Amino acid sequence: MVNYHNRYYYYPTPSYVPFRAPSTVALAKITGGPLASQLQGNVFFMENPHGTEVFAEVFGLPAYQPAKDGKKPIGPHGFHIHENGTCEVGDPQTPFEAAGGHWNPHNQPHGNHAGDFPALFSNNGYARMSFFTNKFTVEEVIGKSVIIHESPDDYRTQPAGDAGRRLGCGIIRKVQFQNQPKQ
Ligand SMILES: [Cu+2]
Repeated sequence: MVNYHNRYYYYPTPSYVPFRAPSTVALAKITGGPLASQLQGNVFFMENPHGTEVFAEVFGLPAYQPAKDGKKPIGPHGFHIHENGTCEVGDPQTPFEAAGGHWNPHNQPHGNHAGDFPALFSNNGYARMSFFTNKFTVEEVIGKSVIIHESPDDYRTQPAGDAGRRLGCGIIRKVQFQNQPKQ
């Protein structure tokens, strides 16, 4: 029985109700760098009442490898919004450094950065995930980048969660619908 007087009843809004009058939607098309050239994916950002629904679908992640010999595990994959809207590869040993650090508009410790996401779990290379966050609106993240890392985020190590090298990157761009007046 739903308690309609509970303020939490109103959100998160049901995730996959098709939006009739399109609200703001943005998309980061993820492309793998030199450490994971087969990687690709889409990360959608959909404006919801009180926050943003994020839906990610990623193909071509590397196989899971446990930590050994002092090396970090490969997967689950740290996943964040980074502050610069560029996916320039740069040094192929440490790709996508040009995307900068985590997007952190409110000067929070890592673990509570606006751009901190849940880790991506790979299922033989495929990951799909949806989550809700009230830390930003879709408009606020347009022009920033999304990065997928090689290793898990511990949500504790400052400033980036020890998530390791950067496998893939995508710039967050507004999705323009055909029947939507140009903005
Ligand atoms: Cu990151």
